Amino acid sequence: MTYTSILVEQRGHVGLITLNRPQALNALNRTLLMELMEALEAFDANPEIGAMVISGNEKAFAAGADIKEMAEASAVEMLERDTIGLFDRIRRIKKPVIAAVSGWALGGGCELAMSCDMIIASESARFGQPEITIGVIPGAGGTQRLTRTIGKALAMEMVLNNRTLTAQEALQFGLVNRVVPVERYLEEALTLAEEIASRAPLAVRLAKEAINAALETSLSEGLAAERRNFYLLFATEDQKEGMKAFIEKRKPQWKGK
Ligand code: DAK
Repeated sequence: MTYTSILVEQRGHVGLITLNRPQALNALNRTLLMELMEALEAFDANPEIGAMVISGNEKAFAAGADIKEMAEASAVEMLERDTIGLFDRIRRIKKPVIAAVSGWALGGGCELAMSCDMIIASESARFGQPEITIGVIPGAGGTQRLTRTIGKALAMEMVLNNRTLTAQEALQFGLVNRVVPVERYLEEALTLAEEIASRAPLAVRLAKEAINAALETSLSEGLAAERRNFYLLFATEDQKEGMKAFIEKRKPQWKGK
């Protein structure tokens, strides 16, 4: 598959996708989003890969949806383009996806980072939902994911008044996992992804699914989903191997079965 707006490479057991429209601060046009989703789905189906990293460049993770592409669109055209349907494909990815964010993560760029499972930020990362400044509101989960993560008060300020968060603020409010110097943010994300990729694959997959259930269901349903996944893992060879290796005081050999 030849891509025009992203770079794709395999680093060990990690699939690395780099958004690559630097001239437009990685603005998310339809081609880029389509390529990103295809690359994620290909890595998800590749047994050699255990986790993925999405990155941009030092200056911009992504400065939002491509304003030039949608400026003249009608409501019906926006509906027919179904950008949100494209965006939503990331929710069906089963392996962990880590966003490595430096510079701008605005609008759809912030929404993309929040759609990932974890965020590693460089000290220069800036998070914002500036849609109000161009006469619209977030359309790919900004009002929902942001509010659930950082709370109503700050989400209101960000969405209604274009308040941006520094990397340190994003850490303080629980939006990102950690903040590291610009020179190290990608390496840090790749190391975290490689560590997760070295763990029992089915347990990782079912753990991600259970955590996401916490955000999408009631507590009882979430607890039931967790328990189902817990019991299900006793049907795997990796559970037998993991517990046997502990008792035998050796490192487990995972098979993903
Ligand atoms: N779209 C298109 N081009 C962009 C862009 C964007 N979002 N952001 C930057 N660029 C382009 C600039 O136009 C400029 O191109 P040239 O003029 O050189 O051709 C180039 O990138 C460099 O940008 P600047 O010259 O502006 O760079 P500065 O360092 O001066 O400023 C900035 C950086 C990030 C503060 C500024 O570029 C900026 O404010 N950018 C726009 C940020 C923004 O408003 N983002 C939100 C976009 S709305 C949907 C779901 C989601 C969404 C939409 C639909 N569906 C469900 C259908 C999401 C909406 C959004 O994200």
